[in-house]
Amino acid sequence: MAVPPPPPPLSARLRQLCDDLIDHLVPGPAMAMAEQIRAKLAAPLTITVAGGVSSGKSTLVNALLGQRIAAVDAGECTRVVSEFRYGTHERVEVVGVDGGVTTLPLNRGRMPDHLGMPVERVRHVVVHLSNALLNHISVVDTPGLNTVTEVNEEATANFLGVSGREGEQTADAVSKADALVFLLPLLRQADAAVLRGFAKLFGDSSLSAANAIAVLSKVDRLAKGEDPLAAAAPIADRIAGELRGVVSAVLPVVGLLAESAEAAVFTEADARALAAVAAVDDPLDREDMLLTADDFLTFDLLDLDEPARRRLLSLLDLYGLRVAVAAADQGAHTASDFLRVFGEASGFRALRDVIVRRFAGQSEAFKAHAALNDLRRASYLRNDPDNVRALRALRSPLEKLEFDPAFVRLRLLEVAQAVSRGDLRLPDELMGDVLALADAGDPRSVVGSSAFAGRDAAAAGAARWSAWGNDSRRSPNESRMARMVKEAFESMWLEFERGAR
Ligand SMILES: Nc1nc2c(ncn2[C@@H]2O[C@H](COP(=O)(O)OP(=O)(O)OP(=O)(O)O)[C@@H](O)[C@H]2O)c(=O)[nH]1
Ligand SMILES: [Mg+2]
Repeated sequence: MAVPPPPPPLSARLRQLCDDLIDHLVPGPAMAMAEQIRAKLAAPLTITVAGGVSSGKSTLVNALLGQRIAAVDAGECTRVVSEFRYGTHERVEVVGVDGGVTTLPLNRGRMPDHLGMPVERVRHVVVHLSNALLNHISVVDTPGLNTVTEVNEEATANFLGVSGREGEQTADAVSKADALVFLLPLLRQADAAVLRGFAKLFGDSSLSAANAIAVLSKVDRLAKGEDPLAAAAPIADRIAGELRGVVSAVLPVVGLLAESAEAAVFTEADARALAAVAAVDDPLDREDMLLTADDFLTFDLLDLDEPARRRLLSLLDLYGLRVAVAAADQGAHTASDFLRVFGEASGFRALRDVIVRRFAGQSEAFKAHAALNDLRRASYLRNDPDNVRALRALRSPLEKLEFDPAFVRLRLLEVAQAVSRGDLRLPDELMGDVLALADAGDPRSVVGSSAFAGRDAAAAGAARWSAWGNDSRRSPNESRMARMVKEAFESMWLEFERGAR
């Protein structure tokens, strides 16, 4: 008997839907939107790094890419959205607000200092790099939010597709972030406004706890004298509690050390300079030397010229210098010895793991979910009268797709999204289910691996959601969401049943 071919992956089916739609459209905003949705499905997962001004976004992007390419500190490039994409022919494309594109070369492997047009006229910049990571994902660096200049804020919000300007559902509003890494400024106290603003950012995008994490950045500035990752852990936990349902994790990171460890900037000459710093071996002298940046630059007993001192400070800052000196005491000697230590002390591995393994690993589901969202929004587009019929005709095949069993994972993402926006309030236990299910690449891992335990846990999950969803106090929307999760548990139960036979 012939084995039926496996169903095409989710994104292929959505691409087909886009193609069919485009066939029935006349040129206009709807067609532009459909083409953009289709193009996005074919492109690698876009991971966007956003957050406050000078929160360390570009530094972290460089650590992720393993090269110091994103502009750090001042300069034109920090004021525009920069997308890093794979390309063998390395170049920078400056896309103007008028749609025109100018191509510039990289400046010795770095971003050019000038973009060739006033920053106000730049919509965004696309940097093509032959960088292996970009085979799987694109990384977007954004200008700081809550900024001095509202223009930046709007540029970033528009790019994320979260501007919230209702009614203007043109191609531009198609959300572009498939996953979000949001850098939070250092918060000793809960800053309710920042946190609320953060959740609001999600707006129309398809972001949820499944594909968004927060980073507590520059934590070395937080702790004086202790391990900043340990000092930041309780703060990160508290913020994670406050952002429960909005992001899946809050990770403390020393981005500067991560960049120095990853981005091929630290040399053997830097290692030798560190040996000179460690040669100051009296504990009190050391303490004086590393008290402030000025102390380090002017400390008499240190046999190192000023440019070398400035360079070490810019690579490591004071905490990094303390880590380096301690490592040298333990025998670290070569650049690679130090880099290993910086990598450890940066806390970056956990973050990279989420981005590269979890986000990129769920690329298919995230993209399909974003496309479903965008298509659903397109089906309600009102500013294109010539295409209204074709758009309305999209709703029925969309609905069919949504209830296809292959889309269980996407429906869970939908529930996670409703939770993150505050549209769905759940009792604790059910909230735990949603977060665990949204977090797991394979939902079955949530109910356990042994068939027996798994089957029982899946049955209990289905019963829990059924009871909640059928309560007469539920709104129609709550019941609909409850049904989605119940069905997810039921399909897991069924798989365990089949496996047990
Ligand atoms: N001490 C310390 N400094 C950092 C860290 N991360 C970044 N910096 C420094 O903070 C400054 C700003 O870093 P950027 O990476 O440019 O921050 P950004 O968020 O991209 O800034 P804008 O794009 O201008 O909003 C730079 O001088 C970095 O070297 C960190 O983890 N620790
Ligand atoms: Mg920046």
